[in-house]
Amino acid sequence: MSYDDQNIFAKILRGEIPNKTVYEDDHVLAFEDIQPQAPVHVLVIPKGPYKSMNEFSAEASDAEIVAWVRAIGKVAEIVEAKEPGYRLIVNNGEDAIQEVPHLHIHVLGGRRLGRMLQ
Ligand code: D5M
Repeated sequence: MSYDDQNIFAKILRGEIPNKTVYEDDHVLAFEDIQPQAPVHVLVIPKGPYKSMNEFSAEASDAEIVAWVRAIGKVAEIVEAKEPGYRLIVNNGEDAIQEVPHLHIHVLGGRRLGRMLQ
């Protein structure tokens, strides 16, 4: 499926919209979520034009995939500096109510999180 380069994260990646960057490298940007659901709420996105996990897992290079996973680990370390433990969430596609059509993983922490699996 085609990538919409007018989505909000594409605009962030082009520098058209400001963000609070937590981590960045050649392949990945991590920034604070604008509507935090926990004391620490960071989104980790690949810089490439991947709408969802489907495209990313099929089309991204090994280097992009490794960079994304390692960046999630680095952000998790930052989150855990505050409180032990964190939650990772990917809302993927329509039924998961993915709002922004650019792959992103939520890293949530900074407090004890309730049980969640719906
Ligand atoms: O989550 C999309 C997430 O993106 C949601 O938690 C709000 C966040 N968001 C939306 N716009 C911005 C900007 N401009 N900066 C930072 N965070 C933003 P989803 O999993 O697609 O439902």
